[in-house]
Amino acid sequence: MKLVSLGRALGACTVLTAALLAQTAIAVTVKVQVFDQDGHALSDAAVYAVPLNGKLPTPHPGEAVIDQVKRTFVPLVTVIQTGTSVSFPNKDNIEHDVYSFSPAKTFELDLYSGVPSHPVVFDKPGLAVLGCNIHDSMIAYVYVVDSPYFGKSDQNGIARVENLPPGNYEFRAWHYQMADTTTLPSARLSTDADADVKVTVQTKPK
Ligand SMILES: [Cu+2]
Repeated sequence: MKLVSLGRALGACTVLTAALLAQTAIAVTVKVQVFDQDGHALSDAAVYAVPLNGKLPTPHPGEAVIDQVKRTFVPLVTVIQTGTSVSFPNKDNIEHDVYSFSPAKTFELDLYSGVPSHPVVFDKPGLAVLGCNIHDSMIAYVYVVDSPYFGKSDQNGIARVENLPPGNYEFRAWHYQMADTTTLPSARLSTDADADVKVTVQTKPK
């Protein structure tokens, strides 16, 4: 009896492993490198991929955290999928009052210490600029995208967009220092294997 159930368990395990392997095998990672007009790598750029056939998988929005540390939002830029819940733990020993007036998400967390009882759900795509009513220098950006395929560029300007099914995509980039956000710079790519793409962003004159 024991042997039989062990055999069944192993069988189920093998099927699961095979399914996982199959998924891994068909998923593609695209490294998108973001530059400014002078060819310098740009960190903190939001990058996302839009399938050209318009078909996005059923969303499974997750959770994100934006801390307040030494009167600074950490991180400065957060990229999330529409529907994601964001919590705003205050790690300082003074109170903060976090708000956004942006149309993509308007909210205010009245003066608080510690962790607010409810996260904020970002339910529309677009940019939300966050501030603190007490400390004017505090600023953060939440960039919300419908696509589950997104990333944020690191110090080398590289954003990894992972778990892409092979197909045709437009990769778009947004940066908080962009001069004009009416049309995002983009690159198209048809891929069935890991690939690299470059995108140039026009930043505001410094
Ligand atoms: Cu504050």
